[in-house]
Amino acid sequence: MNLENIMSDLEKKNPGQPEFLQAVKEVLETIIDVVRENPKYEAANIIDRIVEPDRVISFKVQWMDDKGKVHVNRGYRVQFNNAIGPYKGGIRFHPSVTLGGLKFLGFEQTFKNSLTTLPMGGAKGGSDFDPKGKSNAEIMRFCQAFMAELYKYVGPDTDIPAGDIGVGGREIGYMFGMYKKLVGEHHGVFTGKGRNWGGSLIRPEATGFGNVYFAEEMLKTRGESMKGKIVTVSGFGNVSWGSIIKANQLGARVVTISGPDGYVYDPDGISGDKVDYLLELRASNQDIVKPYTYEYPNAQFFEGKRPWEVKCDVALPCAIQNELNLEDAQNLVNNGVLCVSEGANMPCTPEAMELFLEHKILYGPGKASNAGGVATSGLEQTQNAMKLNWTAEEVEQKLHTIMKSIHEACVKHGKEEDGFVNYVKGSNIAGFIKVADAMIDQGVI
Ligand code: NDP
Ligand code: 2IT
Repeated sequence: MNLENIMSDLEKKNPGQPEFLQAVKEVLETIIDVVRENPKYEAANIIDRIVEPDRVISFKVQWMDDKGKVHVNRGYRVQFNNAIGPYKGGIRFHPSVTLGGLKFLGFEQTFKNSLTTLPMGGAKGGSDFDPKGKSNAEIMRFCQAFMAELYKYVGPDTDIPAGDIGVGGREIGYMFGMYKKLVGEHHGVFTGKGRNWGGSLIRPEATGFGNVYFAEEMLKTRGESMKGKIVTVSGFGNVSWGSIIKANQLGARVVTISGPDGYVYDPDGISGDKVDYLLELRASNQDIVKPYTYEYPNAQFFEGKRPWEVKCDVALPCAIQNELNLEDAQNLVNNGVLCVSEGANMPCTPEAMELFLEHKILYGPGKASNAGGVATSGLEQTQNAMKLNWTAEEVEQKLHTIMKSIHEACVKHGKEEDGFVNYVKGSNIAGFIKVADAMIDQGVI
């Protein structure tokens, strides 16, 4: 079993899909020893089987804008692996969406969902539709057109989509509404639903809350906590928002947020009314964080820059894949960062990740640290199946327990001889074993 040969075969099979190959390589590098030590995996050819999605659905989405112009976008659903439960994963609307990008996200989701302790398989979907600047009516028509095709492939025991970049509560509402109209059933086919129609309390906050809980667990291994820490955050979407709220609750000071065009540094800390103001900016469909500096003049906007040049104790990349490169990682290390916990999926490049591991930084990879979002989606599914609603306290307590068990699983499989916990290795091995064993149990099908 030679990793280079496996990767070169995969490159031939998946041309033009660099993010997918990046995600697969990271996982295979860390699980290869487990596969070598356990002949059952090789006998069942698990590696070749686990890197191939079960199914890729690709479809045309036609919709009309407010001026009557007709547009065509591509829609996808990658149903990656359902060995441990029905397919589960978000939907992304962003102009950068490609099939390769969604394959990377579906692959990651399979291992992430395995870590949550809940029975969920892995999937991802989306479209290259750009929601920016679109009216509410345009968003609704697009969501309906997208669902007019996707409804055939999803269901509460088949495949349960949720939100991701560009897809929040509003979009889930429009997609769910169309599904309900077409199928004639009101059930838990989506998660991230509105509170009055089957949604779980705490789901909007869950990814960010879970990310900060995971960071807190990592810090505890060094006798530290979030209290008093300076925190840098990237993005200001759903995950950044939840992370900022929880970091503040645990006594940290968050000093940055960012957008694709630059970052804001607020030395006084971003909390309370400032967070509410940011939500207003987002709701007004603005694509920049700069206006924050007009409202809070102590804050500064750094155009074209990323927040990783700011000195901090804890860094939370919460925007998009490969948003933190080697130079950024070097800046963080030079400035004495203690902990990096990924709210986004694969925000650190492989070189950045290597540098963090080399310097023994507490580094939480997304499939572990941001798993609180999908875990709480799992809790929403449970509530839907039981036809009852848990209180916010109940859901948050369950989320907290899940994040602690994910952390424990990472320590169990990732602790090295010198005591350093390699969370990349730990999360990949823990996620892999459960899925691979289930595939073996279920035979070659
Ligand atoms: P949102 O659409 O709510 O927010 C995305 C944020 O990232 C926006 O503030 C956006 O700015 C910003 N952004 C986009 N591209 C860049 C860039 N190149 N540089 C800097 N900022 C950028 O998405 P989510 O918060 O839901 O998702 C963020 C990340 O977290 C993604 O990687 C997603 O896969 C992951 N994730 C999400 C979960 C969830 O439950 N939602 C669960 C687990 C992971 P602007 O709006 O100005 O474009
Ligand atoms: O990347 C992710 O884990 C998500 N976008 C959430 C998926 C979900 O099904 O809640």
